[in-house]
Amino acid sequence: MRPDLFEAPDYYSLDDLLSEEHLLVRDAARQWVKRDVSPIIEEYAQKAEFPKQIIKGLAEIGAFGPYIPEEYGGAGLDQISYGLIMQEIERGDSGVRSTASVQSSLVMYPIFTYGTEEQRKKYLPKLASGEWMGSFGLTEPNHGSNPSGMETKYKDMGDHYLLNGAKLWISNSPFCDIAVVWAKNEEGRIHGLIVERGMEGFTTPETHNKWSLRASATGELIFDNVKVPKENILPNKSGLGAPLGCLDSARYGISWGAIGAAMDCYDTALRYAKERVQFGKPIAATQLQQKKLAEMITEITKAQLMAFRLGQLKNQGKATTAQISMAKRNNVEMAINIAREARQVLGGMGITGEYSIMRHMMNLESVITYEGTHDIHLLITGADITGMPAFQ
Ligand code: TGC
Ligand code: FAD
Repeated sequence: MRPDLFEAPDYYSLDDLLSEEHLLVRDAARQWVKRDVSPIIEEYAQKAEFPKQIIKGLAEIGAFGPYIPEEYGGAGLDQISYGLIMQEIERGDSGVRSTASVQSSLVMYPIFTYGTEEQRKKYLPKLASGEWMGSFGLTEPNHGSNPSGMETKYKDMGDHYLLNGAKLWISNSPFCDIAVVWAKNEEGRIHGLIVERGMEGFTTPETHNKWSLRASATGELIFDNVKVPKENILPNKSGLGAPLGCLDSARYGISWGAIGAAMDCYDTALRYAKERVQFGKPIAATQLQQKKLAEMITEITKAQLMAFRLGQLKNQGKATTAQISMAKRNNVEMAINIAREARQVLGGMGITGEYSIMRHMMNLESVITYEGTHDIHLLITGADITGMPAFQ
C-alpha cells in the first residue's frame, strides 16, 4: 500500500467549532492511524485477520470507553470527542472502528449503565486498557432485525443461571475475553449477562469467507448449558430497551465513523485526479470528474454538520433514537456512495490494494447492514414522524 498522505477536508471550517480538547484528541487519533494502522491494514485485510498488536494503541488514544469516567479507566471525554475518535479510526478501516465501537458502546456502556458497582470495578478498567476485549451478543441465526424474538434463554438454578442458545455475526467473538449476552428468562424478559471465556460450554467459532470487514474478527457465541454466576447479570435494566440503548451509542459513533471512510476516499480520489493525466491534461480538469469530486465534498460537509449537531444534542442528553438512526443511515449511505464514485475516479488502479478505496467500499457493505440495516433505520424515521410503526 502507498504512503498515507491523507489530508482531512474541512470545507465549512468545522474545526473552528471544536474545542482545544476536541482537536487534541482528534489529532492524536489521526496521527496514530497514520503511523500504526495505515501501513499494515491492507495486509491484514487481505489475509482476513484482526491486527491484535494495535489493541494497546487503541486504548492509548482513548478509543476504549472515551466517555466512560476516568475513575473506571475511561477517557472521561464528551460525545463529540468520541465521535471524532471513531471518525479517525474508520478513516483507517471500518473493521478497526468496529472493534472500538463494540468495546466502548456495546460492552463498557452496558456494564457502566446497567451494571453493579462491583461489575464496573471488575471489568471497566481492564476493558479500557485493552487487557480484556469484549463482544456483544444480540443477533441470532433466526433473529437479526427483529431481536425481540430471540431464542437464547437462561434458567434460574438457585445458585447460578443456566444459559443456552447461540448468537451469530458477533464482532470480536473469536478473541473476546468476555461477552455481554442478551437472553430471555423463564418469563420471556430480556436481560444482559456477562459471560467469560473459560466458562464450560461457551465457545466462539470464527466466521470465515467474508468479503467485507476482513480486518475484523467475526464469529458466533455458543452457549451449551453454560453456568453463569448470579453476580454476572446486569441488574439495572431489562427488556429490549436495554440492548437498544447500547445501540444508540454505537450507531452515534458509526455516524461519525462513516465520515472518516468517506473523507479517505474523497482525499485519495482528489489527489489521484490531480496527478493522473489523460488526453494531455489531469483528469481533475475534466467536468465529469469535477462533478464527482464536488458532489463528494458537498455530501461529506452535510454529513459533518449533521454529526456535529447530533454530538451537541448527545452532550446535552437530548439526542433521540430516531435522530441517531437518521444520522447513521444518511452518513453510511453517503460514505458507500462516495467510495463507489471514488473507486471509479481511480480507474483500474481503484480495484487494487495499493489504495484504500476498494477496502472501504467493501467494509461499508457491513456497516450499512449492522447496527440496524438501512431499511430498519428508514422505518425508525418513518415510525417517528408518522407515529405508525411499519416493522410488521
Ligand atoms: P420496540 O417496541 O420499538 O421497543 C421495545 C422496547 O424498547 C424500548 N426502546 C428503547 N429503549 C432505549 N433505547 C432505545 N433506543 C429504544 N428503542 C426502543 C421501547 O420503548 C420498548 O420499551 P417497552 O418498555 O415498551 O418494552 O421494539 P421492536 O421489537 O418493535 O423493534 C424495533 C426495532 C426494529 C427498531 C429494533 O428491534 C431494532 O433496532 N432492530 C435492529 C437490530 C439491530 O440494530 N441489531 C444490531 C445488533 S449489534 C451490531 O450490529 C453490532 S455491529 C458491530 C459494530 O458496532 O461495529
Ligand atoms: P435480516 O434481519 O434477516 O434482514 C434481511 C433483509 O430484510 C435486510 O435487507 C433488512 O433490511 C430487511 N428487513 C428486515 N426486516 C424488515 C422489515 N420489517 N421491513 C422491510 N425490510 C426488512 N450483531 C450483534 O449482535 N453483535 C455484533 O457484534 C455484530 N457484528 C456484526 C458484524 C458484521 C460484519 C455483520 C455483517 C453483522 C454483525 N451483527 C452483529 C449483526 C447485524 O446487526 C445484523 O446482520 C443486522 O441487524 C441484520 O440482521 P440480519 O443479518 O439477520 O438480516
